[in-house]
Formats: sequence, C-alpha cells, structure tokens
Amino acid sequence: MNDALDDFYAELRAHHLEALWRINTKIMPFEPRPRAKAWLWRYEDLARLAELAGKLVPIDRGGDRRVLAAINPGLVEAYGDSVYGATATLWGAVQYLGPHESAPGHRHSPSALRFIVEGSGAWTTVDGVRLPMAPGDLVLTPAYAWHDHQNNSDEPMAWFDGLDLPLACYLDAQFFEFYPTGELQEEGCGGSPPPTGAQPGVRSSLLKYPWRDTEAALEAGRANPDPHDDVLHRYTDPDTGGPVLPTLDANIQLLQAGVRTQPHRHVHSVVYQVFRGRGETIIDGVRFAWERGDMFALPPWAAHEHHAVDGDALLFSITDGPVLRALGLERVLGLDAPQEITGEFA
Ligand code: GTQ
Ligand code: FE2
Repeated sequence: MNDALDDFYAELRAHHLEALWRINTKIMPFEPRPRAKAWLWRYEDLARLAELAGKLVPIDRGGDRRVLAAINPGLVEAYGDSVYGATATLWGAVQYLGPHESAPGHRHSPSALRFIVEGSGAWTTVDGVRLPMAPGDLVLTPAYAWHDHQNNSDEPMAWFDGLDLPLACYLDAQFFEFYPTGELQEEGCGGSPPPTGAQPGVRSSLLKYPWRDTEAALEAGRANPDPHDDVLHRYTDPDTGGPVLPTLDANIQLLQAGVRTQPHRHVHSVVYQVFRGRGETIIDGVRFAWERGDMFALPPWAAHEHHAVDGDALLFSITDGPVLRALGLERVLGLDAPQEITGEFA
C-alpha cells in the first residue's frame, strides 16, 4: 500500500500536480507566516554608502537612478534573488544625487513616491511640473508619469523612495520607458497618454504634499491621538479621500514625547522612515531602536508598538493597505497588553 502511495505521489509530480493535503499547512496556515522579517537599515550606513556610490558610480544617460534599495533578508532566504524588496510588496530605498547631478526622465507602471528627510536644492519634475524637494515634503510620481530628478545645488542630496515595485514584479506587471530625448524634461512639457492599451493612470490631482500643510495637520491631530498610532496623518487624494497612489498609502505619525502606543497587528506591511526624533518600535517582542533617517520594515501580521524615547518623534511610512483592502484581505487586531521584550535588533 505504501509503495502504491509513494508511486502515486511520484506520478503526481511527474504530471506537475500536487495534492493539497501535502501542502495545505504551508499555503494555508492559520494566520500569516510572512517570509519577510522585521528589519532595520541604519541611516549611518545608508548615508555613507549612498555617498560612496556617488563617488564610485556615475549616473549614465538612459534611465539610471543611483538608488540603494533595502533588501529584506527573509525574502532572500525564501526566494533567493527573484524578489527584491523591503517587504514582499514594498520597495524602500535611498536615492542620492551629487551636486549639480541629474537623473534622466523615464516612466513606468509601478507607482512611486519620495519623502525628504534632509537637504534641499533638488527637484523632481513630473510630467513637466517642477516639484522642489525640501525636508518633510512628499512628492508623488504616479504610474506612467514622466519623471526625472535634478540637484542644482552645491550640496549632495538624498531622499527616501517608496514604490510598489516588488508587488508589480510579483504580478509580472512592469512596463518601463525612457523619456524620448533620453534627457531631462522641459518645464511645462506636460504628460503623455499611457502606452497603448494601458489603463489610464489613476492619479491624485495633488503631486506634492508640502511639509507646512502636513505639520499643521499633525499639530491639529494632537487633540485626538489614536491608541495604536498616536497622532497619525494619512496623506490622501484631495478629490477622493482615497490613497495617494492606487497601491500605496503614505502616512506620517507624530509620537508625542513619552508615548507608548498599544500594540496591534494588521495584514498590510509597512516601511517606515524616521523623519525626526528618537524612539523604539517593539516588533513581535524584539526592540528596534531608531533615530533620524533610519528605515525599518514591518512584515504582515507582526505585533508592534511604538515608544517615543525623548521628545516628540515623527515616522513617515508607506503601506500596501490599499491593495489588501481592495482584495478583501485586510485584518486589523488590537492587542490588550504591551509586549514582553524578548530581544534586541542589533
Ligand atoms: O527615482 O525613478 O528607488 O524608477 C526605483 C525605481 C527610484 C526613480 C527607485 C525608480 C526610481
Ligand atoms: Fe522611476
């Protein structure tokens, strides 16, 4: 009988079939078992290595970006070099432009945004619209919008890039085009229709969310903090109230001095970048201490709570929440008690 069964399974394999009962706990666990791990990339390293890239690697014409992407080691363990991302769906990166450098125009199906932690004197041009970038600004480059970056100052400039690129890769949905001239857009040149047969871009009428407005919203928000997120400001499309990009939510949260938020879990994953202050986030019992410019990844369903260590702290973040909600896959669960701290991310 056993022989017959072994033969049967071998025959299934030979016919490129598998029996659900042999794999069901792997593909249908009782709750998410993400391959991505909670991880943190220190600004110290990001800034130093970005600067080194600036010395060693020129930006060639033809669409290059000098970008250092966060690669989650849990994804590497599971998928080798077939998935690159900070989480399974989210791209988080630091992009670096030296003084008077530029990154030429291109457009693509993945959606992107930039958040600026420090520096100024650079702008991103989106469909001919120049968007200067200063600390605290959020700039969108929606799907199929032409975009290039220019640094016209005497100082180098670096910022955070967030994209849905890993998700687009997983769905095999990437399209990419160089800007026809291979150079920078002329100011006021406008956009172009999406490539033949592509969905018209879903796009917020607002492409830049200046820090001044965000700061005012956060200050107003002090009056009604959330137990899990303290003062959370979700950037929205002003016309629809929906997410800034179809696949991505962008948030910034103010953790008021001394706050310890209550832990919760959700299915959407998050990439955080620390805009200001110092603090720690406890993720599944492990303490992640962070400071300005650090980037960290929160996998799906990980219990997490935030502590502001001294003074107010500000966390910018992107999530794949719009995707989970659109697909009916979101779940959010508050936890009753603070987590027991069992380890330290080092
Ligand atoms: O600035 O256009 O981090 O196309 C990844 C892909 C940045 C960009 C990234 C991109 C860009
Ligand atoms: Fe791009």
